Amino acid sequence: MGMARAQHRRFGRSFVGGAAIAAALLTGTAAFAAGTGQPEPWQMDLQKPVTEVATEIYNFHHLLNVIMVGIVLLVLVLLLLVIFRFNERSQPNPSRTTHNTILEVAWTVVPVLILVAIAIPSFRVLRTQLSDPKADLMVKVIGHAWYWSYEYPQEVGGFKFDANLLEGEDQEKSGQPKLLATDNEMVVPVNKIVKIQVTAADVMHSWAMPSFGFKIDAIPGRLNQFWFKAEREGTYHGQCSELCGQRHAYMPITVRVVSDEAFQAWTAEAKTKFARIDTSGAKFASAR
Ligand SMILES: [Cu+2]
Repeated sequence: MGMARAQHRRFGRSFVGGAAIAAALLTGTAAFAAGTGQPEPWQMDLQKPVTEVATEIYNFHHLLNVIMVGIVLLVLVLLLLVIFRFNERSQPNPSRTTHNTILEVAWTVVPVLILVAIAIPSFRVLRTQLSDPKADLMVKVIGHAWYWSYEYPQEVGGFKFDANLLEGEDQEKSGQPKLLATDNEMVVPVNKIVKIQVTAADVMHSWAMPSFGFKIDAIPGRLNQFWFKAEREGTYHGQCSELCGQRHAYMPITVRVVSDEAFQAWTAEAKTKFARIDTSGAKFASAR
């Protein structure tokens, strides 16, 4: 009996140690909070979300982490209990108990409840993603080997441009991060529903923007569509996320989210600076 108590104390210490590690992990996520729009050295967390979809994904991810740590700790406790309290030395005559209705119902019902608790926010994210709100601005995004091009509709001027990787001196002067900055940026107004129609001209690419919480495949001959509403002004970086060939790593994505006035000014300038889209052919699929 005395021995069992000593074992129990030892087990108790392991449990406290495990809980401390879990607590450190959980607070660690907050301590290593990432920058906005681009990764940071020693980043532990996801990039800061700037859209509703990204925020919901972010919160869901953290909820899952908490549930996961709880389950891991419970299993650890049970394992240690078996190892230290129910080994051959401390229990020479093992119990022959089988079947316990309450226990069996509990270990069926509790996992079901956990899955339901996970399903609710999971379906909420799905609902937000698929809500397909009415677009304020529609931009066509085309993946090329190896750069992105953007086409803006007639309502804002009807122009198109390419966005290539900023390299060498140009990148240094821009103050933008290496391998993530582009010479031309996709510019969108803040707090407006922006829909992108994504396709590719040659091979498959994927337009991915971590702080907006989505990536969408760019497939030749197909038009994929997604929406976002950036809630904070700033410059956000993403990358092609479909292994598309030799220079896959060198076709980054830069989106600048600006105020309404700044967006008007940008389109006015872009109209004269970039190539016009001819109005004869329908370049945009009809959008709601
Ligand atoms: Cu690509």
